[in-house]
Amino acid sequence: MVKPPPEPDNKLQKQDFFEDPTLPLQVYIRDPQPEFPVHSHGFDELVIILKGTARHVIDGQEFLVRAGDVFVVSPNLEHQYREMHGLALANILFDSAALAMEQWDIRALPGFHALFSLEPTFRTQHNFRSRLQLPEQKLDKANGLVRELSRETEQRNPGYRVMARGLFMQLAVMLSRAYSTTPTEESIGLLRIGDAIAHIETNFAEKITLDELAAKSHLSKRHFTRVFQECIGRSPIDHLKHVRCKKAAELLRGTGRTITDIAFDCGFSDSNYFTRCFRQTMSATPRQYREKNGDIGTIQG
Ligand code: RM4
Ligand code: NI
Repeated sequence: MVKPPPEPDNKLQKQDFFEDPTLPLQVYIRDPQPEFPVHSHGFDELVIILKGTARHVIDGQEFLVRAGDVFVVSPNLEHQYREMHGLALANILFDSAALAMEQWDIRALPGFHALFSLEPTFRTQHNFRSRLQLPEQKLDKANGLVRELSRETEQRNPGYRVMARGLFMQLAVMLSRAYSTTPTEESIGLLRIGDAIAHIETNFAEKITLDELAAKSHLSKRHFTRVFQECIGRSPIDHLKHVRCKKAAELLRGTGRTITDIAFDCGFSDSNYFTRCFRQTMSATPRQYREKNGDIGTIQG
């Protein structure tokens, strides 16, 4: 077996920064942001600049950040703030896998993909011009949600985990919606790609072609496929299959519909092909999956 390369010393680890091991969320409000050495993280960091300005050095590039800027620092990217002038910010550390963000219907929002995966990927190429910039009123709203989230996670009164997740969800939706009203040319480009990604999430039950998705994104098929792969980690067609199988799994678990009906419900036109795709994605046939996980499915088929 090949050993993975050792972790760099300046990589912040989840267990050291998430104060509650039962919650995949952590808020730090830095007011002011003190000097902090160059570092990367083993988790995502959502940053909301609350006050002041600074130079943000990230992935070998430098951008000016100021109050109202919102961006995600993806895992393993090195970053640091320099020349801080009254800089205050909120860091919301989150573990998207543990939060099951893959299942949230926020994925139907183009701005979600733009903010959480496209902008980080295009940041350098776009020279940070596609970042989200909140107008004052929305910054106040976001700040309010962050403070509430921070209070819940500090006080840990019964119900705090649900409240914390709920507040983070609200914040994520609010910011994703706000992204759709950002005016730069670059962010419009990202929203178009986000629209193509969101189209899969909402229309998986229908026939979807690569031509159609590429047209939505205003990119050539080749370019769209490359961008998609980079942001989502799968090709568009593989992702479509993945989404369809995940939805099918939900129906297998929670309903008594027949496997053939579920295949059609989820956009498969042939149930043998469905079985093959499902086995690749879920490592079990639909029948095996239902037997193991179903609530009522085993009774009816
Ligand atoms: C630091 C700085 C970093 C962040 C840590 C958790 O003060 O803001 O970017 O990763 O906090
Ligand atoms: Ni950081």
